[in-house]
Amino acid sequence: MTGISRRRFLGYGLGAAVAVSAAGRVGAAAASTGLALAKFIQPVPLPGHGIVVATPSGANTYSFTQVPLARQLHPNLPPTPFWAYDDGSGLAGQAGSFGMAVVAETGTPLQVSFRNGLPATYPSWIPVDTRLTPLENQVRVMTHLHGGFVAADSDGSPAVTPDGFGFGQTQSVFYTNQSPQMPAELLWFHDHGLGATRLNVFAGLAAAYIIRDQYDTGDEPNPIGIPGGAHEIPLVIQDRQFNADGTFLYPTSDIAGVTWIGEYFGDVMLVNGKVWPFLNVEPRLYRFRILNGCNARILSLDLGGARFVQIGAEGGMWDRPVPVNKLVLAPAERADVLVDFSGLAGQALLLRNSKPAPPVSTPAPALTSVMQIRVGTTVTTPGPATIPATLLGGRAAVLPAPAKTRYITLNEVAPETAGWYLNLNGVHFDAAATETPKVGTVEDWVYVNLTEDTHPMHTHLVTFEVVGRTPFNADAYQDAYGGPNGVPGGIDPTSFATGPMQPADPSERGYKDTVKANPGQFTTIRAKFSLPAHVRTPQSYVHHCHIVEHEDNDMMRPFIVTR
Ligand SMILES: [Cu+2]
Repeated sequence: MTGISRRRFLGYGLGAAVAVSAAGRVGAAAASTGLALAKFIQPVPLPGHGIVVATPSGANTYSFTQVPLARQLHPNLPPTPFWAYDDGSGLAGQAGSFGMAVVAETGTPLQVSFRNGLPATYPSWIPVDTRLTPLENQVRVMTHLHGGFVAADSDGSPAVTPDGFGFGQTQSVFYTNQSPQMPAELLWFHDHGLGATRLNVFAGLAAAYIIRDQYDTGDEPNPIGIPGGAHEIPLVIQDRQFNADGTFLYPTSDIAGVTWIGEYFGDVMLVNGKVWPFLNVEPRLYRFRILNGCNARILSLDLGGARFVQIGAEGGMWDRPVPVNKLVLAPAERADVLVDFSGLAGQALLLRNSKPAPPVSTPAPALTSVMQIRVGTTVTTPGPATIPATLLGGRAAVLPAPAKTRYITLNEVAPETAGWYLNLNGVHFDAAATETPKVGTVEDWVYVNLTEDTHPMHTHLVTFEVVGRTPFNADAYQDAYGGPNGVPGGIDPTSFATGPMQPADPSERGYKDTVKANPGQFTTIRAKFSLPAHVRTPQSYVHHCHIVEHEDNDMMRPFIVTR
């Protein structure tokens, strides 16, 4: 057997201390000040109040510059330096480390540019691993619209532009916002620099991209009958560590010759870029647009006394609402939820995070508190009295049977050594593309997880239907087919199944762009590989694990849409 998994290497049941060491957080606990920060003493930034709603630079045109910025993220911390997308406003209206939102309309394309106005080389608080980057410690950025249906040269794809964009250079992109692939939904754009995505996102390069349509107008009232205006609230959740001087802390490895760590886990939670904030609500119905913006942490969220009713996920709104007790969101997953506070006047609720239940598996140390929600006693505008039984303009994910099925293995090689890396199909990112779907065809992709952890797999270009997850004997499959870099791609694991396929979770009702591939299972997704209007084959994209540490080293592969 090859590709000994991290947990097998370390032994089972050794608890949180091992998990921390596995993530390479050496010395981090001693250096971090986060645990001493008082909770719930500052308000969460909201659009127009600490989150900048981007101003266009022309008709359907936005011109951003990536810039260094600093803000106080907690009253007891000095200002924290970070990186941000400046829409030309100078970002005076940005309160925290997450502070930008673009509002787009489905059917109306946008021309967007990103000029690199960052330092030429990485500052000391961002520990680059020059084994993984194309140009050593040069800052190379590239913006990816996560969930965008765009041409390859507008995708921010390391398969197209592996060197990214250096100081003074501009990335120009065309975001189609084409229907039905880009309906009303919450996307986000974030950095995708090759070998440095984890660092550039950690440094702050992430922003919201909200698409509206004739039904999901964002106003109240709206044709769907859901909350809008000030009662629709984006919540971007990110964990971080801090140094006493206010800088973000990103630990380095204790392995000789290695800087990269297996996962970054914070001990402080930021919501919309502020440490452990609070939110005042009225005792009525609200809509929350939640994004897990963490590097590696899988969230399992609950609200104590209040229940979530989920109405959508990554690929837009569903045809009907689904009650959900816990929102289990891996990095890059989104949830569109309604919460009724009408029976909770005067109460203070805790948005709480807990360890995700099996089969989801993660080495993350506990981080329980997310934010406080304070329910007032008066309602100024009542809003919708009930949650609609059907959601106008929404859809469930339904695709015809696939023309082809591909098997993609997830491997972890030589953990806790200088040669530690992760891969797909037993090969590095720069090997020739093996996934080459024909344009316009439907394919099933089966992610065969041979590691001990959950990996959130993200496909560029397409959103997909989660078909189901099948339990299987990973050890036997690995014993039969494993090589020095894990099991190669393309090998059907069906004969190693130990039970029937389990259907997608009710919270996976609609189209998604990120799916939890759990250990002990193979996960089947189904997508139609269309291209935007007037875009010709071939077009190169990537698919990868959205634990950004894994993506950087080297759990990412190109795919090519062919004719
Ligand atoms: Cu991963």
